[in-house]
Amino acid sequence: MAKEVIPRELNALMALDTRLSKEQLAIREVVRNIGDKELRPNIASWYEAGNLPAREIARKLGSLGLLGMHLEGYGCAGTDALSYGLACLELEAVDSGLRSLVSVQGSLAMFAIHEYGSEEQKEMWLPKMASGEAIGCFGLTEADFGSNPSGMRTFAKRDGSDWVINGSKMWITNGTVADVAIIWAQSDEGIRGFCVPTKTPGLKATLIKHKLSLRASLTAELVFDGMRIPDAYRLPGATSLRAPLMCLAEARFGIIFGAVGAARDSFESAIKYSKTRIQFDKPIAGYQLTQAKIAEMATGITTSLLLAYHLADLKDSGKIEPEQISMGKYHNVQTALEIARSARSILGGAGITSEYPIFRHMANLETVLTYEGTHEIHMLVIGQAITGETAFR
Ligand code: TGC
Ligand code: FAD
Repeated sequence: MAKEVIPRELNALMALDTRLSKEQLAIREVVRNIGDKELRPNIASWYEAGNLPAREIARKLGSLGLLGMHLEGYGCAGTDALSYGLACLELEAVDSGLRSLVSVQGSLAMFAIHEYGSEEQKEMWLPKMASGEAIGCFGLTEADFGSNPSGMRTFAKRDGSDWVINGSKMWITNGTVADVAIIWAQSDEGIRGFCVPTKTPGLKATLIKHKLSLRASLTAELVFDGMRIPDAYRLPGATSLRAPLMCLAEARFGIIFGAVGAARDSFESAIKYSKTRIQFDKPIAGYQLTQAKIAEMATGITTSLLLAYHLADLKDSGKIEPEQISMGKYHNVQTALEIARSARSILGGAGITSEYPIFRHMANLETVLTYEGTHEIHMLVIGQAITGETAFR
């Protein structure tokens, strides 16, 4: 009698869970639980409505210690990298938009303050952000400067002890719901970062509508029109483009795990369907072509997870390099997208409806392939590391 492997415990097939400590397994369980009980039942309707009760969800995730969980002090849980990755995986198994909420909050906005902020900024924002009482966003991309943030036009001009900022940012996750915005701007002194309460006069956030991907995520355009802020809002430790790129490295790490979650959920859904869907008098799971897809998907999920675990080890040892993170995102997001497409094909026509999560994951993964450095940019980072030649310009 063939052994039945439960898809969610696909880890069991290659004994991957033996790598996890009791604490890591417990954290995974907590996130799975909230995913299954409170998030998954609502996600299809949030997605269809193009909305997300971000504040409510942030408070819930904050109460479980999941916001900025890999940071130390200031109310943050201070977990290891693998625990953070597992949380991202379980959240993205529900929807990429939920992992995005957590990535932007913890790895972009909170990390920027934690790494580059003054003591006052850290004390003012981090505990509130860890609890989910305050939400953050991260404004790097501009309409004309996506892959190439070094060309940003948003400009911060010193005026006595203040700064006056003019310009705009595009595609900013959490932008309309944020209490604090991390804004990157050009200045006469080079690129600088600012930690700005969103109620500051001169800052306007507008929701971007009509997205066909990542619909359960609030994406905004931010406009700064003569926004005057004190020097106390400047992140004193951020003195070049390196600062925002370091934040991106943190968030990309979470995506490497998150993508596996979207793939696993698609896979799980396809397996269930294939066992009950009868064509030509037997379940489609019994046909070799379906099993070829299943074997390919299972192998893709397993190799992606192994890569993610290895990167978590490197991160915890403090030895991770940007090109290693690029390879992780490049591989795991592409693999997840292929898995979602293949899983969708197993459901036939039913796979295009919102009754099943697969098409939603597939549509989301198209955004994940593009944000946090496009697939092509990560190829170029890998190529640069191997050849020593820079091909971006
Ligand atoms: P370049 O001259 O290569 O680098 C400038 C300085 O930064 C350092 N650096 C990095 N540091 C840490 N991590 C990385 N990944 C780094 N990449 C570069 C570099 O060593 C240098 O330091 P220093 O001390 O010598 O000054 O910069 P470049 O202008 O040539 O650009 C390189 C490139 C193309 C790789 C970079 O611009 C890039 O990554 N572009 C993609 C932009 C991007 O990913 N944007 C994402 C916006 S945020 C977002 O999408 C959020 S989505 C929501 C969610 O996360 O869920
Ligand atoms: P472009 O940079 O114009 O790229 C278009 C195409 O050209 C891509 O295929 C790209 O790979 C290719 N290309 C560009 N340069 C090269 C090159 N040198 N060689 C070869 N090919 C190249 N940004 C933030 O700052 N904060 C956020 O919170 C945030 N959230 C987002 C949420 C969503 C839903 C989306 C869609 C985006 C978000 N972004 C955010 C922006 C995201 O990071 C950018 O979309 C991404 O960096 C790509 O920029 P772009 O869209 O301008 O594409």
